[in-house]
Amino acid sequence: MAEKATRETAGSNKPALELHVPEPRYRPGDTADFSHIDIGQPGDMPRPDEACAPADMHDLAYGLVRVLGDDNKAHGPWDPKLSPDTLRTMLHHFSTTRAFDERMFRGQRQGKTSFYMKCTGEEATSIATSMALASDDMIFPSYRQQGILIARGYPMIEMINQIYSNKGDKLKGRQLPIMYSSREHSFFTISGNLATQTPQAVGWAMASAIKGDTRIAATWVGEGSTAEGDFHSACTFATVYNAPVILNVINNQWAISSFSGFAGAERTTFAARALGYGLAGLRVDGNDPLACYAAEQWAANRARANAGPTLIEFFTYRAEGHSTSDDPSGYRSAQEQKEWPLGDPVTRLKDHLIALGEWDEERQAAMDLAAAELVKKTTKEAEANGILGHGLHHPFRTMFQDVYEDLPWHLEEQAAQAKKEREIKWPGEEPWS
Ligand SMILES: Cc1ncc(C[n+]2csc(CCOP(=O)(O)OP(=O)(O)O)c2C)c(N)n1
Ligand SMILES: [Mg+2]
Repeated sequence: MAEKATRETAGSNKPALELHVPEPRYRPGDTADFSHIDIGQPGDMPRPDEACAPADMHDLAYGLVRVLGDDNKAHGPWDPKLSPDTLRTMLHHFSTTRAFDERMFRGQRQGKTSFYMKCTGEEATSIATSMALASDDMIFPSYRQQGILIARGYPMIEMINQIYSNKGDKLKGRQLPIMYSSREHSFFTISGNLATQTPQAVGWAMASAIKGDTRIAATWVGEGSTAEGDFHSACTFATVYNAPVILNVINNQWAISSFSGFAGAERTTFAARALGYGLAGLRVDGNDPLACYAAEQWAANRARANAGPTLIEFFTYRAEGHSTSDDPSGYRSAQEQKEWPLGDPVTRLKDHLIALGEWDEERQAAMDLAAAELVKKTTKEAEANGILGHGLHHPFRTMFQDVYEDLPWHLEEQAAQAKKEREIKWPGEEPWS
C-alpha cells in the first residue's frame, strides 16, 4: 500500500486502484456452510409461455426452478408430469451411468486406461435433459455427458473400447479416452478444447434452420468454460439469427481447482448472461431430475417453434474429482459435498418414485446390482480387444491414414522415417503393427 501511495501525484486524492482476486469460501479443513445460498422453494417459480420475450422472464435467470420438494413430491407449474415408466427409465440410466463411472474409474487405477472422468452428482443435467429432446436432435457435449450416450442406447462396449484405445476403438486411439463420437446417435465428437462445441452447436442449429429441417441442437458446457471467448461468440450468433439451439451451462461450481468465482459467479448468475444477449435465461436446480427435464423441454419447445434460443444454468455440485488426474482434497473442503443443500439426483429420483408408490428399496438394489453386472460383463468383452499398453491397439500405420485422400509428400516422408526407426528399435518385429 505504501508503494502505491507514493505513486499518487501531489495534491491528488484519488484512491489507488486495486484488483479483486476471487477466493473460494472454503479450503481443505474448513467447515463448509451453504446457508448463504438462496435456493427458494420447489414450485415457487412461474413457468412462462415458451414464446415469451427474454426480458419478460428476467426473474427466472436469478431464481431457481425446482420441482421436487423435501416431501419427495412434485410441486408447481414446472412439474413435467412424467409417467412412472419414464421415471423408472430415467432412474435406470442414472444407475447404469453411476455403475459405469465406478468401474471405469477403477479401471484407470488398475492401469487399463490412462484417463477417466466421472459425472457423479451431475447425472440429471445430462440424462434427464436429453430425455426431453428428440432422439435425433443434435448433441454438442463437453466431456461430462456420458449419461447422454447411455440414455440414447449407444453400445457400452464402444465406450469402453474407446476408453481403452484398443483395436475395437472406432476412433482408432486418436482421441483422449472418454472423448467419444457417434454420428448415428447425433452425438458430436467431444473436444478437449473447452467451449469449442458451443459455436459449433449454434452453427449446426443455423444450418438446420437454413435447410428447413426440424431438428434442433443442444450443447453442454461447464461454468468455467463460459469464460472462453467461444461461448460468447456462440451467444451472439444464437441471438442474432434466432438459432434453434439450447445452451446448457453446467454450474458444478468447480473448474478443476478453480472455483466458479473465476468465471464470474461472485457477481451474478450464469443464467443472467442470457439477458445481456437477449436470450431466454433459466436457472435450474441441476440435482432435481424433474426440473432438469422440464427446463430442457421448455427450451426445446421454444426452439422448435422458432421462438428463440435458451441459455439454461444448471446449478449443481461436482461431487468428485475433476478427473482421474485430480485430487480435490488439495484445494476444497471435503465437507462441501455433504453440506451441499440440493442433495443427490439419483437419491431424489428414487425417493420420488417411492413416494409415488411406484418403487421400493429392494427394486433399487436389484437395479443397481444388474447395472454393475452389465458393466462388469461388458468390460470383460471390451478387454478382449485390448487394454492400455497390451499391444492390442490399432496398427501403427493407421496414424497416417484417413485425414487426406492422398497422403502428402511430407507425411509420406515421416511415415518412412517412423517405419525405419521402429525397425531399428524392435528388430525382427513387424514395424507397422
Ligand atoms: C481451451 C482450454 N483451456 C484449458 C483447458 C484445461 N481444462 C480442461 S478441463 C478444465 C476445467 C473446465 O471446467 P468447467 O468448464 O467448469 O467444466 P467441468 O470440468 O466442471 O465439467 C480446464 C481448465 C482446456 N482443456 N481447454
Ligand atoms: Mg465446472
